[in-house]
Amino acid sequence: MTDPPSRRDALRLGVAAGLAAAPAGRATAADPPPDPHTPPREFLTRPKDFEDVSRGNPVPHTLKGDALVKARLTPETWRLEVVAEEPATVDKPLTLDLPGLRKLGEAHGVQFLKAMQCNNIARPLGQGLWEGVPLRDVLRLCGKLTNPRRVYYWGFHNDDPKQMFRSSLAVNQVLDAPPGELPPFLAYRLNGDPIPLTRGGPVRMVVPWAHGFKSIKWLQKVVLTNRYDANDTYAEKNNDPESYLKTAAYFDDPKDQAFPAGGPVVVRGTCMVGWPGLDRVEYWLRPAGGKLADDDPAWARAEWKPAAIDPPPADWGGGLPDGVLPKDVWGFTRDGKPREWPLRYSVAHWSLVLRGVAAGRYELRVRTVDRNGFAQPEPRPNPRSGRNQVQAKVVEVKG
Ligand SMILES: Nc1nc2c(c(=O)[nH]1)N[C@H]1C(S)=C(S)[C@@H](COP(=O)(O)O)O[C@H]1N2
Ligand SMILES: [Mo]
Repeated sequence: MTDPPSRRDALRLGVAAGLAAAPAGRATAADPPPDPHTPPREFLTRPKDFEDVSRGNPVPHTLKGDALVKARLTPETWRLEVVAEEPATVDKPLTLDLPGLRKLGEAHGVQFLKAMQCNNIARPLGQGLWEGVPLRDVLRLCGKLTNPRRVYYWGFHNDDPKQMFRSSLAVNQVLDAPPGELPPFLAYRLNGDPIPLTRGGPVRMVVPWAHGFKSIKWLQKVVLTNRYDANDTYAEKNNDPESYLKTAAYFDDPKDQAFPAGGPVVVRGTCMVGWPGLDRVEYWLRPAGGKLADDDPAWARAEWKPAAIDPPPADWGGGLPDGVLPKDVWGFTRDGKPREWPLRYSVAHWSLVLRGVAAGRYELRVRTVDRNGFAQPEPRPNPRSGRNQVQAKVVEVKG
C-alpha cells in the first residue's frame, strides 16, 4: 500500500518536527519548494504489496509443492475449462492451458492500469498494470453459443464448496464491449511479470469497471448459463453485485496529524477514479468543533477549495523499469501520454500544501467531485455498493 512511501515523502517534504520553524512565506533550505508534486509517489503497487482479500482455508496462495500441482495452480498445470449448463449450450467446450492463452494474447492482448478495490474496504488495495486476453476472444473459440444469458466463473477453492468464491457477468458485458472500451479479460501478467500466486496467478479474471469481487483469482472455470441472476458470493450480505467503481478520495495517512506553526501543512492522499471519472479534489479545513452530524447545517456553509492532482508520473514505479511509459496501455497515445487524466479505474494522487495556517485544531475533509458534478458521497444510495464516505481527520497546528 501507499503508506510507507508517503510517510517517507512527508519527511522529505520537511514536515518532520524542527524543519518547519522558519517563518511562513520565507523559503529556507529546509522549507521545500511550494510544488506539491515533488517528490513523485509510486503509481504502481508492487504485487506483493497489494492488500490481500482471499477466502479459503488454507488460502490458495499458501499451497506449496504437490498441493499446488494438484490444485493446478502452477504455470504448467493450470487449465481453464469453459463449458455450458443446460439449457445454454456451446458447440465446443474448451480446455485452455497457459501457452494457449499467451498465444491468444499475441493477437488479442490488452494492457491497462487498474486499481483493485474491495467494495467493503475504503482505500484501494493496490494498483497494477494488468495484461491479458479479453474473455470474448476465448469464448470465440467455443463456436456457436446457444441461449447464454450470464457467464458464471470461479477459481480454485480447496474442493470445498463452502470456500467457493465466485462471480458473474451478463453475457453482453463480456461479448459486446464497445471497441476501444475495456473488456473483462483473463489476466496473466501484472506490472510486466507473470501474475504471482499471491495475486491470483497463473490467471486471474480482471473486470475493469468493477470492484475486486468480480476479479476472481486462480481462475479455472467459466460456465455459460441461461440463468439471468447473479451468483456472486459478494451478493450475500446486501452487497451490490453490479456495483461500478466509485470516485472517492482517501488520506494516505488517516491518522490525526500535528504540524509546527509557521511551516506548511502538507497532506497527501489518493483518489479512486470510478466510472463517473474525476473532475476535481477539494478540501475543507474547519475549526474543530466536535463531531459533525450528517445533517449539521455546517455542511451547507462549507468552503471547499481545490487540492492539486499529481500529473502523470514520469516514473511509473512499482516494478516497471525506470522511465518506462506504458505507451501500449489502454488510454495512452503512442507517445505514452494519457488521453484523459486521471484515468478511469485508476488511482490518482492529490496533495495539499497549506501555508500560513493559524495555530489551532482543525478538522480536515477531502472529497472528490465526479464528472457528472456529484460531490462525494453522492450519489450513493447503498454504502455496500462501494465505500465512499467523506474522510475526516484532525489537523493541529501547534503554536
Ligand atoms: N478466488 C478468489 N478470488 C477472489 C477473492 C477470493 O477470496 N477468492 N476475493 C475477491 C475480493 S472480495 C477482492 S476485493 C479481490 C482482492 O484482490 P487482491 O487480493 O489481489 O488485492 O479479489 C477477489 N478475487
Ligand atoms: Mo472484496
